Amino acid sequence: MSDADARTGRAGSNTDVDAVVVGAGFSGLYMLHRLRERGYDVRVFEKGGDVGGTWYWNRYPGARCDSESHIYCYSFSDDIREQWEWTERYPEQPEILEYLNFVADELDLRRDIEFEREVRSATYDEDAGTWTVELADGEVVETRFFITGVGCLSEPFKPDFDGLDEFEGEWHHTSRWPDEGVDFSDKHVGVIGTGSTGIQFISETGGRAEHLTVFQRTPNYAVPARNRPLEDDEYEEIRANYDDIWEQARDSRLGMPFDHEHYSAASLSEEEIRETLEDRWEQGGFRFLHAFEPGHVLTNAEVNAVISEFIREKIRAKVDDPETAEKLVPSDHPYGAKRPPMDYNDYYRTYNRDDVSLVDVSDDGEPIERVTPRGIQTTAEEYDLDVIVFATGFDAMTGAILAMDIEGRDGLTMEEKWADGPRTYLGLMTRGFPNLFTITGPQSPSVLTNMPLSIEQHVEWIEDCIDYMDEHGHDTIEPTEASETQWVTNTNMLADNMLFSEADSWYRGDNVPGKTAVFTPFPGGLDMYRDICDRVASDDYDGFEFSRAADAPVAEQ
Ligand code: NA7
Repeated sequence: MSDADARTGRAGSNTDVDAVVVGAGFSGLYMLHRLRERGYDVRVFEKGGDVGGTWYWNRYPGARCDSESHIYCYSFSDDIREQWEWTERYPEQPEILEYLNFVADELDLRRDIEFEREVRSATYDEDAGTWTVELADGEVVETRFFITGVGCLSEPFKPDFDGLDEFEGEWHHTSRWPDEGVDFSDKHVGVIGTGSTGIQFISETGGRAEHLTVFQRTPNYAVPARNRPLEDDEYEEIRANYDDIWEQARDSRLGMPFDHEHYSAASLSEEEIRETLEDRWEQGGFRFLHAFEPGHVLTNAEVNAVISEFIREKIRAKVDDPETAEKLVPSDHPYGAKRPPMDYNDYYRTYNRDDVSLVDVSDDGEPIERVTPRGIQTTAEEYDLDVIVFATGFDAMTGAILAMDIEGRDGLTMEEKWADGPRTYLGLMTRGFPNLFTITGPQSPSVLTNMPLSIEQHVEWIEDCIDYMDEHGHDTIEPTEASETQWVTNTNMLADNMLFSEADSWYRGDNVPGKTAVFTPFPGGLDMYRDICDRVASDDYDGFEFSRAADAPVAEQ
């Protein structure tokens, strides 16, 4: 019997543990900490060889987080924030990994985490109200709660080009980068993809390879990040104001504590808009998106058009060759309709180098036909390459959840349930899969916000919910059909009123052939979302139903 069983009077659980958590990134580490603090038995299974989640895998050259470092971390522990100091405005992958290792050690989390252990399947037992989790090595674990902390951008997507098996060079996906690194010095390197990852990789690698060829299907709006070292006095000020910083972040749409000069740009002249943008361009990063309330930027097409054109002009001004510049200027989608990337290293000027070239592989250019033993064959030319880098992104939001075979009530699989797009209530649970919580799951704000803050909000909500269940003698929880349908409808409606539908993006699963295109994150903002979740909880988990499992053990008196 775990401490929690004893505390609540719930009879010794008929399971091996109270909770199985999948993943040891930001989500899994914090979930483990919170549940363990409340006396629950938890086992965390992590596919990787150490803690870090996305940041364990995503170790390509130039990998860096676009959220500012002082807010890309946990807010819950004064102790941790007192001891840790970030070195740069935006954290680089090795430093984030070091931070998560530090947290894991500080909180003594490793003793409950099992590395290199992949969860293969999870099957719900209706009578017992429990989950049977099977690992890739065959071990079976019975648990009451099954909690996924598998990340939104962790299941790599690689296009299925013919001929890759015969390629005589080496190839890598950016999110499965070899530990020992890759030596580019005398190599002809080809990179496919110009999303956030490709842009970081290209700026970092341009000039380090014999030649770098970029295969671009869609140009993007990269805004300068303005990265720099953090000075000591600056950090002291951050520490002194941390409580206010977090409060402001929690109260914002993006989970970032940045003020906007004007709430809406609608009443400003074009010149006033441009002045504000100029100032924000200098500030850099997401502060540019915050020039106006980001929701307005993504609902007002006219304002968005001014912002998009402003960035296009900036791009043109940086690229020497006008033909190359035009290829780099996005015109097929409004700014922000795809995840806006950041420019850390003068990305656009990289194309002014003689050892970097750009190939337009869009339908209007020369699409990639296949990989050959020597390189990449487009409809126009064969490019000789020693290394191919796939910066082609992820099967986002649902990919890592569906990579596990999850079977709920009556043999319904998650894959079947989400065949036409995910169906959840609050992005936290899905009907037919009781006691399965998804941290930053589809239809929660997740990737549209500063992730650690969204993760903390989810973890704390789940912890309170489990505690409530035990206080009230409930074995299982799941959403009602009506609340789930309402949530899916609301999420879609909010997205339909924004400019997201004007881009093919991973937000909607457009990047993965065969995936149903539906806008997946909740676009109403973290502030609104938090209020909804708090109200649901304080209304005795309105929209959820609880039940007692048929075979549940009888509580000890
Ligand atoms: P993204 O943003 O999904 O970018 C993937 C890139 O790969 C993008 O430029 C794609 O072009 C390109 N791509 C994908 N498939 C192909 C094929 N078949 N041919 C040519 N080009 C292709 O992934 P990232 O890893 O950059 O970023 C993901 C998120 O991680 C990022 O937004 C941050 O939140 C962190 P497309 O635009 O689809 O035409």
